[in-house]
Amino acid sequence: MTFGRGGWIPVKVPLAKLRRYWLSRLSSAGTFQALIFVFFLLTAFIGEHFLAASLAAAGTPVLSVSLEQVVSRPPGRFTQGLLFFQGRLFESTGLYGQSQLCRYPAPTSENLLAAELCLKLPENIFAEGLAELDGFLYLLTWQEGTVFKLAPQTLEVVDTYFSPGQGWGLTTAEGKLWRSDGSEHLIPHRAGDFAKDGPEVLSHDQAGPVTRLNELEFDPASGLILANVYMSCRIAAIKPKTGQVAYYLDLTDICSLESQSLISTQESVLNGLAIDEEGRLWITGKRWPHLYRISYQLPEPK
Ligand SMILES: [Ca+2]
Repeated sequence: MTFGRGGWIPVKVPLAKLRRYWLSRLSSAGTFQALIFVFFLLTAFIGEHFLAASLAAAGTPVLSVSLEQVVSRPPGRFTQGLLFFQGRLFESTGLYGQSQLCRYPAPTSENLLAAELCLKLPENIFAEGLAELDGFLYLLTWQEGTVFKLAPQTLEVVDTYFSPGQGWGLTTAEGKLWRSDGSEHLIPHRAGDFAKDGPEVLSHDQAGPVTRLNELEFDPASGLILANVYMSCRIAAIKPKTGQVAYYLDLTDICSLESQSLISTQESVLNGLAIDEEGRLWITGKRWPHLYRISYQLPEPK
């Protein structure tokens, strides 16, 4: 099987093979586009590896990832929240007039199956992060101050709360809902009324604050909150008690591949983290036409 529209790479796909695939597509688009592509790859490679070296020099481990599975999905979705719950994949998507919450069968083959159910949100709502607590979904909005509580079976809104401040990412850890707002802050909220529930945690590494935290996912295996860092190809793994970044995941290669998508724009950034019931990590990005299942080796404890 091959990778691409309708294609699937079953397991342990070498990134070099994916590069060859994208290069073969570009060759048909002409030499000029191919040169632009090579320039972009070199720029991304140098920039991200310089960044990785800086982070490593600052004492924060930067881990490479292995690609385990690629699943095609409907293109153009502006992913803001990604979540597995009760064997289903839930995704919230943003933009005014286009925001949705959709429920899909869990991805098991080469293509994500059609959504079982979608809720279209009002035109004045920009949907953001999504999490589950006590059997209900909680959906953030960007600047509207509105938080929706929904039934996962019907996607029916069962309650609405007001929460000041911006909503970016949301996840559940240690019985609380943790919200990011685009800064280095992780803000705990309680179920029921979404009131603040304890002190905020400030994300940082040895070089200082780690800002622009976006989509979140609590990893029960490590006890860390994984966070997309907006406009980067990094995932920060954050200790929820202290805010310290234990390590970064480097997604440079996958970002570079997705940037060649025909619908890629400057907004097509890494965003979307979900851990399935088997503890496997899935990622995607805004407008990305694929979901990726990835793995990585945890650093040795010091
Ligand atoms: Ca998530």
